[in-house]
Amino acid sequence: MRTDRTFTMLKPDSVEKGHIGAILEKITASGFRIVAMKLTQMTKADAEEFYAIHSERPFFGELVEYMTRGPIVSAILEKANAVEDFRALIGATNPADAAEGTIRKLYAASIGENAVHGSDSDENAAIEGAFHFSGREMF
Ligand code: IDP
Ligand code: MG
Repeated sequence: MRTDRTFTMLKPDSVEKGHIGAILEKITASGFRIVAMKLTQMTKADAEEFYAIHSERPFFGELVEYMTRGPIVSAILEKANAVEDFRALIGATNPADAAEGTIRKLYAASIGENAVHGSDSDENAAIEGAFHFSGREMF
């Protein structure tokens, strides 16, 4: 399993607010190389599968509704220590707790609508990347 890649989504709120360019600039300026990327929209079934680990949580319905309401930018990013460094770059799940300068501090509205996704482990990065991209779409 490679340890130098992570998976991200710029969530529907980021796309709606016109923040794609600013967020991608911050990501690439922080040393991440984009090795896969597309604008796509998840179906309800896609979102339920992607977030299956949260299916028993009280916010699951709201999360699926949010993540399917419009297009997202999904991407695979490469950098040494990618998973950990990207989690640091995006900041805490709740933007109120996110450090200054992090993507969620800058662009997220709430714990639910929090602008970006970042994988939480190398194993999940590989699973999530493969969920969104075929081999021909990864470079
Ligand atoms: P993460 O995205 O920082 O890894 P997780 O706990 O894995 O956070 O939750 C996945 C996503 O579910 C969050 O990014 C957010 O969009 C949503 N979420 C998490 N906790 C809550 C909550 O308490 N209320 C509403 N939505 C939540
Ligand atoms: Mg998570």
